[in-house]
Amino acid sequence: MNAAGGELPRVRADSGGQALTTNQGVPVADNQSSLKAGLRGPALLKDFILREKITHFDHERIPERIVHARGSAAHGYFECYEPLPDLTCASLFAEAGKRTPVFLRFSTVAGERGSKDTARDIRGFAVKFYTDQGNWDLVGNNIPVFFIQDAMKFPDLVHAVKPEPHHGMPQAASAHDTFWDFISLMPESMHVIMWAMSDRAIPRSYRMMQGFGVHTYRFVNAEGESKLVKFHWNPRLGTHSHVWEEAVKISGADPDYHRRDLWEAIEAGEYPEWELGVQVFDEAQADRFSFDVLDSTKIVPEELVPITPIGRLVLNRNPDNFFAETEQVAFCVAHVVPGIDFTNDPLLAGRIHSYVDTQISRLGGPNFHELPINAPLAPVHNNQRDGMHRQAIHRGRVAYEPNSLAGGCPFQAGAAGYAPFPEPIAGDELRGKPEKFAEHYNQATLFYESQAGHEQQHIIDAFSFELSKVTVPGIRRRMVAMLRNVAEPLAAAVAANLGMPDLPEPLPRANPRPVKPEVTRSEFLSLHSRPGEGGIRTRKIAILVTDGVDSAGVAQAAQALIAKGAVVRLVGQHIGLIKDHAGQPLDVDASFKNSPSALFDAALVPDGGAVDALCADGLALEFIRDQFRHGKALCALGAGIRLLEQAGVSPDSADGGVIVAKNAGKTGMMRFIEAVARHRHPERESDPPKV
Ligand code: HDE
Repeated sequence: MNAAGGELPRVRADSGGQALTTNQGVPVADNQSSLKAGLRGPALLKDFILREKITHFDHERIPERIVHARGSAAHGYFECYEPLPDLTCASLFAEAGKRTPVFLRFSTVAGERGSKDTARDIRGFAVKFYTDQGNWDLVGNNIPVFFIQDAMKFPDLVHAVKPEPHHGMPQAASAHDTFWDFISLMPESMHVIMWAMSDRAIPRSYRMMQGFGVHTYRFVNAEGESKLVKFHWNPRLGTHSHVWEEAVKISGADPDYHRRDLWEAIEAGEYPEWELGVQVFDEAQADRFSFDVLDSTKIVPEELVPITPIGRLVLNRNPDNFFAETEQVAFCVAHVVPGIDFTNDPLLAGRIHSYVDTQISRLGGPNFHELPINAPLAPVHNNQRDGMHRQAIHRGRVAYEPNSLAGGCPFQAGAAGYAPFPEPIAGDELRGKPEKFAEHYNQATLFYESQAGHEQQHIIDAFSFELSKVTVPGIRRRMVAMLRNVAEPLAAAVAANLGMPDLPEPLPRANPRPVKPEVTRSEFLSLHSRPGEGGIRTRKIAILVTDGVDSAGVAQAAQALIAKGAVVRLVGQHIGLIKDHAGQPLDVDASFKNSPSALFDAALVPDGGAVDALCADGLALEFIRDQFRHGKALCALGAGIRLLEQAGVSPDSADGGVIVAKNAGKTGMMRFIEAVARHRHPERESDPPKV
């Protein structure tokens, strides 16, 4: 789409109705056999058709991204709610209802291009806005803070988390020595580590996670006045996550889980949507905060500066070609438009350099902006010329400015051009950090204290798992010593899980003087603060079936769920046809073997004598047990309750997530739908419940 809602310019290569050709357009008669001297003779060097085909194939791969290699993306639009002339002159915020095309790529950070989607990791949330003033890339993450305060440390961080260089393990995992060795020596990472060990790092779907610009940016209005801003994306479907065991099982059952989830939702017309909001504040306010807004390891709590919604983003079209679009898209923090500017965040400074630089080796030269997915909709006129893979054919002899031979064109835009905010700068050249950067623990504690009971338990479990994979005891001890500065109960629980009876002394703090935080508990930091709209829309629900099933009850239940937007799948002992109670054929979508429980948000067991066969099937029992253990809603109709009992699931479960009804009538189904809409029933995880 262009700014007016049309299509992005794309080079199309549709081959419908066309004969096969070489890259030179020469028709190919035979695409099966190479040219040989005799049927059993040697292949001939002059076979340019074979050589062109193989040579091109040999060069099909490009280097993967050095981080965020694994990703999935979609097209859509951003729609502005109201004009924001007081805040910014950026044209995408100039009119109510104005739509700007976007391309949004989600990613994991550490894993390689072919790695699993459900690794414990931060997710990238990179948005390219094709505005009428040029491209703006807001390259963010699903977690609002980062590991390090200064770009200088980025290569160290990435070397520490990537597979260890001697044996190339582990893939897409932070649970190894080098990562925790580095972190245990970097107290500034403690805040983001709390997020990374929380359920935020195992989202249920890209469609159900927040996005953050992370750094403090600037809005600049037409008068040249500036305000500081933090960008927030909030998903319409709310924030929801997996539990760890589920994420692990999904890695095996469907490593493409998030890619498939995004693709299928868009194909089904269930367009994912986020609201863009900003926290706006000025320098005087920022100076009074107990933390520095130039420090990307800190949030600005919403209690201090609330979020103002300014627009919405809708993803409504899947890419036509993964390589041409998702792989070749080149996001760049330096891509800003008039009205948006940087601050002096020292992490941001390194990023402004890094993103263009990395594309030069990844995409093979300086002309990657000409690839269709990267090309702005705003026209490009300048005197940059040539370079590898140049697409544009410039006319004329003038490639310099000033000139008279081309009438002085292209000329400088002057006041209409991008003008940086004239921030006064004074200071000596030096390497070092501002004073407030030295406080490392307050917001880590804030995050931990703001979680629900089961969310805290998940953080304890995640630390315990990750550190249990660390082979060097000294690293484990340093981490526990650091955790003591975050929350003593957390440190004690992790130490106990690591079999560490004597707690190490808390790690000495970089800043020994206590800094009083403004906020010590924030409801916004728990995933539960944003349950979202939409009830059970796009939730995947399994109906367990086998020969003899009551198909009328199945149809009635399925209709009730589909009417609320759920995706229903019949799951049985095999795919294909079974016979219902009346001997009629019923088509089964999935089997317990090809689609285990972890792939579904909820399950329903229908009525009928067929339940006995399921009760004798180990995989069916495991399906029910996993649904229960992972906190998901379960519904048993009539005799279906026998399967729950056989699996050891108590229908009296106090959490309201196990529904028993006589049939698929309205009352029972409404209760089930409500239970699925709660997403998860974590009360089951502790006894007594402490949610
Ligand atoms: Fe990145 N980052 N990053 N990063 N980053 C890249 O750029 C870098 C940082 C983020 O879907 C690379 O094109 C430095 C913070 C996303 O294509 C590279 C520093 C945040 C993506 C790079 C950071 C991010 C990247 C690798 C510290 C959240 C994927 C390939 C100074 C606000 C974009 C590429 C996509 C990708 C450098 C820190 C988010 C090497 C030097 C903080 C979402 O240029």
